[in-house]
Amino acid sequence: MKEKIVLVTGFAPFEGFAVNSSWQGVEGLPGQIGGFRLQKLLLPVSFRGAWPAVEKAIRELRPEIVICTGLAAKRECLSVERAAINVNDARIADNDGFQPIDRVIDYSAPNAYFTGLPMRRIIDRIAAGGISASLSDSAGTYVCNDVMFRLMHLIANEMPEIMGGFIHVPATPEMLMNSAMLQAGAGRVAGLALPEIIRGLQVAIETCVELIETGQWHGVRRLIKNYDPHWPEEFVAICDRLAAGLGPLALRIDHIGSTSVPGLAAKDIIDVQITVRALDEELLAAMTAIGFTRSEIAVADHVPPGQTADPEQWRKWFFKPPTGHRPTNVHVRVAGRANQRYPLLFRDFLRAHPDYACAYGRLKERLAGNLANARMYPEVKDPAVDLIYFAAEKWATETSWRA
Ligand code: PCA
Repeated sequence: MKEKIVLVTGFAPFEGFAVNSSWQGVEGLPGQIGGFRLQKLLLPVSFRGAWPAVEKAIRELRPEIVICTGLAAKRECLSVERAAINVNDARIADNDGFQPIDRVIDYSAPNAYFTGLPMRRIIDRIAAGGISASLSDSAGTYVCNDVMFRLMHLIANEMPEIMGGFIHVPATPEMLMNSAMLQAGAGRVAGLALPEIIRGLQVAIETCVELIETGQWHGVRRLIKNYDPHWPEEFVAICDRLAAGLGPLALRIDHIGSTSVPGLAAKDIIDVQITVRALDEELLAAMTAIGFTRSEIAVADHVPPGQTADPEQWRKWFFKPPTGHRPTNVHVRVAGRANQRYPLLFRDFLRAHPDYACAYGRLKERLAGNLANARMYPEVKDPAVDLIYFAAEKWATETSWRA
């Protein structure tokens, strides 16, 4: 089995400091946390040199977790960075004498990326240990932001299984004592003692390791997985439970959506359609009794162009399973309505046309890997599904298909 690795980086001194507390903090960490080995890497304060060093280490080591750290000398607490932005704008030249101003990092990339670290958990855990920690909404526009941006870009496009992000640490009191810049004027800061910086970083890594070791981490946006042959069995288990709970209220229970089409890459969420006579109180009570909760938000389906706009034809109830249950979407739709027929036809068409299924799977993978905002996923996917649906309708007429 491959050794599990946390890659943790810190920076060299810059801006007149003799040391950099980010690297001192990293150096002070143990060599092992949980089942993970820590690989420590010192980065130059260089726009041209820092990221290539991180990328090389990632490609060689294939770490599960990447945490980059840097110094934010004006801050008083450890701060987990929420986002990195697509710009280099250096207040001072880097250690190579390079000072980019208002320069876009990557024209093909989104304006910003969010962290892949469990930021709230990390902050709460560090704070619970009595060390000051906070969330930061800006990693700046200097070398640290550059490294974080490129890290999140690599993760988003190529390595969604990596948990990664950036943490800024304050200066130590010793560093500040020797810094004329930070002792002058009203902006005085006290800094944070090195043992606390080390302890805080250790807790941050422990938090990440724990999430992975307890199976609570599924990748930043590994939305789309290869077809899993166990999906049909998992559907059968869910179906049995629903059938037992609903009795004759369920006219039929179908496995729908991408996990129902053999060979198709899909989100690891089982979609189930329950066909009923009516969306009524009796049904709601029966679903509630078996632990499913209704969503107030998902109450209507996407209407394909040219189809009836009558809202009744697209109304549904949407249920989530009890907590701890495998991810499942339960759609309850009324027999004979347009939205009840749609997923059944869509499924049967894809099952009968592996070429369409393959192309559709690829589209979803690329979409999931390249969207800056995961919430846009259905917005882009729905029209693509319509294109397939129109072909499916034609096929249904030709073959006299029936659900
Ligand atoms: N802090 C700088 C770069 C190196 C470091 O330790 C930053 O915040 O960008």
